[in-house]
Amino acid sequence: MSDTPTTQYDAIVIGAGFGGLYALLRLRDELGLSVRGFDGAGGVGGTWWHNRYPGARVDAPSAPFYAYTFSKELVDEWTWTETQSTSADVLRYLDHVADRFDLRKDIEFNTRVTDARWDDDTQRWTVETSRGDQASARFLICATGALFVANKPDYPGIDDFAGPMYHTGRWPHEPVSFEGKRVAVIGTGSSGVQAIPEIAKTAAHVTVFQRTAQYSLPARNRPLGAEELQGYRDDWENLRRSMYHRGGWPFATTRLKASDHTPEQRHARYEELWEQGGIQLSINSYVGVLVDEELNREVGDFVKGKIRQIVKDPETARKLTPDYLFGTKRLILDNGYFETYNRDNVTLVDLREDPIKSFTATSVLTEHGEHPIDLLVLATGFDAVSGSMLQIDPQGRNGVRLSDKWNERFDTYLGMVVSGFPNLFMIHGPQSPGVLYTMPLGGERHTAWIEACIRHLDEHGLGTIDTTEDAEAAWDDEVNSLANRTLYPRTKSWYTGANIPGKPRQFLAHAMGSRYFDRIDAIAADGFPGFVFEPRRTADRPAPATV
Ligand code: NA7
Repeated sequence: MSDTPTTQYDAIVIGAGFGGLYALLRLRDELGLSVRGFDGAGGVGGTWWHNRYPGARVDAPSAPFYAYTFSKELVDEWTWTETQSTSADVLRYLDHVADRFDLRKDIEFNTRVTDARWDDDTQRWTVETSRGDQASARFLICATGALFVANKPDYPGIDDFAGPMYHTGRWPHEPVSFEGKRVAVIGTGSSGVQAIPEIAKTAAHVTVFQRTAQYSLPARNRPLGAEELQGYRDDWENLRRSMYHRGGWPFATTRLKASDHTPEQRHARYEELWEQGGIQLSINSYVGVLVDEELNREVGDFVKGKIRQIVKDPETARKLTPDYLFGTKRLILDNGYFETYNRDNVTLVDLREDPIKSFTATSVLTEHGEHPIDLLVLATGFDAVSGSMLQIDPQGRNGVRLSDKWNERFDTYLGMVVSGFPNLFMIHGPQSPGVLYTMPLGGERHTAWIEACIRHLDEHGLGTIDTTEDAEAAWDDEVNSLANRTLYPRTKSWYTGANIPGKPRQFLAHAMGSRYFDRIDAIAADGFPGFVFEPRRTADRPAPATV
């Protein structure tokens, strides 16, 4: 750490996305702490600040539920216009939130936290920023984002490509024109599947390089009418309660078992839910789609049949047909993805049959050919969930770095704390529900827990909260046993770390969102079993920050 003077706060919040903004608000306005936020971006938004590629939308039927729930006034005053919000809509919303709750004045934008170090003597974290400044605080809240560190493939010669190259997760803020261009898109996860139909509308040609064929369901995005939105507002308290108990969304899930229906009835039901669109086929067909392999294969076969129906060229349809268990990679919602392959200006390259060998200044070279291009889009995803924490790589007790601790496994307790890293809280950390839950609501619930924890410390004259390796091991068992009841771990995906070469393989999320939040609330109510506390060594809070 440098000799630069250190500004003192009660809490530092890293990240100004949904999670970080809410943590800043609560800790400042409810607990009365002096709080400083930092974000490397030029404004609020977190993931949404960076993911502004064409077609970027929330990958769920979002409006008005992919939003904060804590303020009924906010619900009443914000008008969502489509059922599946665009990235731009979400950003506008978060800008409004930042203004309405006067959050900007406490955030340093364009400022990355580059290092963070715990000091046992002072019971404080000191962080260093990309501007060379230092700040110190009792509490370090890491709302660093589950989908933040872009994964760039290391194909030979990729940097020799002379044309523009954009990663969907780091999209430029200036408009990108595809007009008349030959575009290569590598990657067919949510980002690629959302971007490809949009790019194809104006590009001269789009060549899609696909490593894994994906299941994608029609989003059936539509305008959200004023009356429908008002209906949600009028019923808000009920809906909010349902969100708490139904995996983060207020939608009822089915209680029907596959055995309740004949194969013909089941097929008719799949058709109906496909027409409804969104995640209906997954959550509302029959109980246990992600648990019961036979049922899963039946639903998967139904979607494969749809792909064959939509895509006119049988060879392209074959390449687009997934070969893994339905929904065990992130389920994608699209707006005309498979239909796009019926256009004359779109070609699919299956990388399993024709792998990329290298790049030249003007083309992609695959085993079987050369693909001249003017522009390259990398829709290759993220070092998800753990990557953003490891980029900061905080140093805890005895100088141990998080990267040492997480060398082989991403151990946490409750997905929020890591032993040896006192007073550090993660929002959406590994082994919390994170991306398997509604992220804004999950952030609210994590923050409520952190708030309760800080109150507990202050009420009992405690200076630190830490956990133990035993508690982490028990948590690991709990998270794994839940995951192993599902089909998720059977598939290589970013949920299991398999998308990043060399990353430890581990199911990174707690598979039962609502149950998870009930569990952590009970732990707080029970006086925080599994945690260890130390008395506060400094009598008073530091003087309020001067900047
Ligand atoms: P994803 O879902 O991780 O998708 C990345 C895609 O890129 C996926 O098709 C990958 O294939 C492919 N990929 C990754 N690395 C390579 C290399 N080296 N070569 C070829 N293809 C590659 O990321 P997204 O940004 O689409 O979505 C992330 C989440 O954001 C999404 O789930 C939503 O929650 C929002 P693979 O399947 O690994 O074989």
